[in-house]
Amino acid sequence: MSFKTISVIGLGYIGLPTAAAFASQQKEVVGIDINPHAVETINRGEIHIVEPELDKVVKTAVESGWLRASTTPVAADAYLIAVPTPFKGEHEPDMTFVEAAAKSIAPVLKKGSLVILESTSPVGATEQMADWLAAARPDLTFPQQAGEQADINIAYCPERVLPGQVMVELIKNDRVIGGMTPVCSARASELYNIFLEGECVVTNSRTAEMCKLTENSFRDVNIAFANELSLICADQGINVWELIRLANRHPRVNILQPGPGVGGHCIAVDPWFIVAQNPQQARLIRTAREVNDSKPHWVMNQVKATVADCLAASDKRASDVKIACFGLAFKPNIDDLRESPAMEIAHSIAQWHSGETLVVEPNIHQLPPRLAGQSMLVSLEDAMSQADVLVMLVDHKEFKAIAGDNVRQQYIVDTKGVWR
Ligand code: SAJ
Repeated sequence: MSFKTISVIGLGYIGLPTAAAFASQQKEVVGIDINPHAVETINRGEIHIVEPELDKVVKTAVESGWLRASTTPVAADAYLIAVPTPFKGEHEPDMTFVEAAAKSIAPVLKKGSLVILESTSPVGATEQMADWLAAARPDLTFPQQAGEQADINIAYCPERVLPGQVMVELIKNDRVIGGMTPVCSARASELYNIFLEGECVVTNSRTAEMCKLTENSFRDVNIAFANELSLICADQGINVWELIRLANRHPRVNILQPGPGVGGHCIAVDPWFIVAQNPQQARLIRTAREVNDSKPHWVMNQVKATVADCLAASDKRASDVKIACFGLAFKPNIDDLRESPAMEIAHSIAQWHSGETLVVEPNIHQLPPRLAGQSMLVSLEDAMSQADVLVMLVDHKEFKAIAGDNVRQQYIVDTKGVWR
């Protein structure tokens, strides 16, 4: 059966682009979100999140009538659940939103529906979701009961798109398809093939769940290696950027870049899902998280030591020293400040420092409330001319455009190796 109507539950960074991608292939898509502001915005053909190209695709999809948003679930041939899975307590996955989403669509499921979970989830989450659905709809059969003959098909198909490149990666990346049965996988592949240029690679739901967690843990462990090297090199008086450049000349070495820590909503979260389920075995994955999470604190100590050096070499008082922080976003060339180690460090500096803290962030127009009042958003030129101590936190293209030789200050903490 081909899919005529598709419902996407959760219209955030993943759900909205996915809904728009189906709609642009002339499928009737209803996006569901509990946030009325998001729903109203989308129904006006606008977007409530920042992602290049997404505004155009959503506008066209809404204006052509293929996409609409609603706060109440509607019947569809396929449902995709793309709600957040944060962690709670001691880094345990919080499945509350997935549970609520599953229970909200249960009443409108019909024989032949396909339900896909896209949210990053611990191993076994898809089976758990299937149990919630089965408990709510005893009149239908599910794969855990009826296998290939089930009325409802269920699969886990993780999103893997890079924020900032979502509209390209959504279409081009290969897709891992983890059906609860081979029929579930076949139907999920058919669904994604509506817009996918990449390949659908089929497995079971548990492997697909673990695959998503593995990808982000792999990156986290590799960034932790680079961050650990940066600590060792600082201690040994070695330039870590040069070191990594040299080591990467080896044909089988490819070290990532150190930074102020790891931010964003995925890499700093997902590895904990593995640790929570396998605390004894996941020693390296846990340590990597700890290494990356402790980096902002280490940077803060570097800032304190650098300010102390600056004071020792001049007759200034601490309150006369101006510190400039370069970048607040969680990674270069985006405006997303959430879960950003740069924000954390800038905030700590502003709280600690008795003099002025200047902030340069070319991607925003005003400081977030947490920093406003404590520090001042200034232009790159003003920061370069006024500050005594420079703290490089994000390697935005505007900062990289300044050659290190043109930086007159000698008191610099450069977490991204831009000017050193
Ligand atoms: N970072 C470093 N050094 C590096 C690379 C990154 O410190 O060499 C830092 C960044 O500055 C940032 C953090 O890591 O603070 C994460 O950035 P990222 O670009 O590595 O990843 P995200 O969080 O934007 O997106 C990741 C991607 N996963 C992988 O690359 C394995 C993306 O494909 C996933 O879809 C996304 O997580 C997600 O939604 O899970």
